[in-house]
Amino acid sequence: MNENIEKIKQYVQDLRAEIELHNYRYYVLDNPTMPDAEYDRLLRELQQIEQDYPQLIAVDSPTQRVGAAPLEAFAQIAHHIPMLSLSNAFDAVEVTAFDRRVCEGLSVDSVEYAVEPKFDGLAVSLCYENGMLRAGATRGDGYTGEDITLNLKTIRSIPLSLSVKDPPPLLEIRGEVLMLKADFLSLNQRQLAKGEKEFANPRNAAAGSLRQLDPSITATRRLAFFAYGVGENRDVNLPQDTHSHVMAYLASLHFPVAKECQVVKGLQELLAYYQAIGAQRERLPYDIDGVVYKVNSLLQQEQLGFVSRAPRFAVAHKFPAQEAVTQLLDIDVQVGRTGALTPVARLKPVFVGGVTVTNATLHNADEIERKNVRIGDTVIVRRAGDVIPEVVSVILEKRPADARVFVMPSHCPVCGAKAVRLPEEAKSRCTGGLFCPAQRKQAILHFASRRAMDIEGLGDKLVNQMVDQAIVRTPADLYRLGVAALASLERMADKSANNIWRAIENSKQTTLARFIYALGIRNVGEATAKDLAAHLGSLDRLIEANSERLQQIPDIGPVVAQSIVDFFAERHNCEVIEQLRLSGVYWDEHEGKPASIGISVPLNGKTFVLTGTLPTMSREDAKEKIEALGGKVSGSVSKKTDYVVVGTDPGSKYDKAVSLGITILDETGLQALLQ
Ligand code: 5U1
Repeated sequence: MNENIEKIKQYVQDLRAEIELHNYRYYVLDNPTMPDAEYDRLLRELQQIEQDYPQLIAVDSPTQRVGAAPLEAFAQIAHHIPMLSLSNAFDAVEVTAFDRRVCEGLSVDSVEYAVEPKFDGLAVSLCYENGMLRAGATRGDGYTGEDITLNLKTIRSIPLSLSVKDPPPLLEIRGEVLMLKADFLSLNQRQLAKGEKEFANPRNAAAGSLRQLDPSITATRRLAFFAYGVGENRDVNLPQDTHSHVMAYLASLHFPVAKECQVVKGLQELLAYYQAIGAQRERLPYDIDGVVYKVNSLLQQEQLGFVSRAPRFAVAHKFPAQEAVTQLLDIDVQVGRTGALTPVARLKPVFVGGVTVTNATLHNADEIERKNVRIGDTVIVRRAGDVIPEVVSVILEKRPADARVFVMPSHCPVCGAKAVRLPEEAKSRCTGGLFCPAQRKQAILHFASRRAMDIEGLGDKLVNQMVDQAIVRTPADLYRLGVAALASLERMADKSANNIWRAIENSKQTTLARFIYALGIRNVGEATAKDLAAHLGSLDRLIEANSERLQQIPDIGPVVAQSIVDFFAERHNCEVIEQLRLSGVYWDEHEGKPASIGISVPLNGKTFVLTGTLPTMSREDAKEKIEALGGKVSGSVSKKTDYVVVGTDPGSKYDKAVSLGITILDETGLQALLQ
């Protein structure tokens, strides 16, 4: 019997090790090697054995991550080494001052720094005694935090025990708990489906999940953890020389460590790292609010010491805030190129994400209702990267008594035509078509835009005047304008009028793909326009194509095909096209014909990535030339990339290309290839 239980004990240990290894591969390395169903089977098997042999249950068993009973309240945990905060630097001047203070403090000219992203999550401490996770706490006030051990145990990337032969008597890991952007989106979808309140951002979602008294709720929330340092410890194996070695040691103990951690030297490299991470920010799987610079040498860290509650050896270089609180003054309705009506919040100006924002999109009427937005509310506005600012949520506690409900208009606010909302669409649309001045303005702006006919200098102020004064009704009218008509517009000097006239003239020579895109056919973006040009080779063939013929083109489905057929069925559209051709707009009809009819596509199947500024070619230019020869231009470097074209100030794409051994070209190399 004893022998039997020993065997089962060994089997249980192996099972646990296998499950935890899978957790590590899945949640830390992002490289699972076991199907989910197999993982579930192993976990169920372990649960069954532990149920049959309760004497074998161990605190570090993967079954113990979930299922703990709810707490009445969180207990307090003291941090024997305080969990300090970091000083902030908001611009390069403040970083320069930080670096100068460090250099002066150490009497050196230049310092080596460990640099890492600053996670927008919640700082926690994990205490391992003899290799077992005994306690986990929030940062609290830095000296005392809340005991959230049971909740932290539900996070699969946090080891429940250290898989080392001689575990240290004490090792306290510090880091940040956060929610990945993708998990945040699916959590909000689930909240919505359950009719529960959505979270405003991943940080709030992580905080709300971590501070649950019932760990079974935390367990459903998919949180992540990243280690960034060590607190109290008695660990003979802990590196004593540099922070980067400490991080490598933590990674070897299976703690998640950010892939973006690096070691750099001197001020310029700090600032370059800030730029590089800033450029990647939107693509990172988690929210960050800056980067952290730490003096890498632990001896130098000790020499520098602390000032009040922050270390002198580290600083957080913050990105401009992406969210801000302001007042929603009114809601206007904007009419888009295809007649879509978009409610837009007019805001009390607020500085967010590095710019002053006065308008933010509210998307559509359903969104306004879902977010419970009223005119007069205090709202949280978010501006991420180049994305249009949006109203994220309302601070209900600040709602004034006279806040007004917004009602989507039943008629177009610009032309007065009826607004309709099709059952399958989120937006209402103006039915005025090109008789609606708003749609006309947007259509002309789109026609003139850089990726379409590329009429430099023809912006919204000019187009507004042209349409309002009825000197331009369709894109074809642009080519009838003389310098005198242009010069008659408000704030238009002779020289500017001349420049615009020349830009309009120059735009006459174009490509078929640009022309198709410029027409503004619904559902036909730049890529589809290129496909149509490449496969059909002439505008007349496009005009004549029926839905079946169009659907023979890869990536063109019934909806896009129908939009194209509908567009050319409209007599007015064909008349405008005819007028454009008569005005002298032309393109090479041979250009873009498919390989099957004999045009050479020497770069067929080759993928290029462009990074940095090229000396003479614009990015658009390079892209167009590569695509004209059959190549593809992608936004990110992967093993499938064939060439990376590098200009000055390249981003991290260059480093990635080097590390993957991809052929690097400068502009001369690219030109040679194109020839
Ligand atoms: N990434 C990172 N965040 N963070 C926060 N590293 C880091 N280090 C910290 C803090 C408070 O403190 C140490 C420098 C002590």
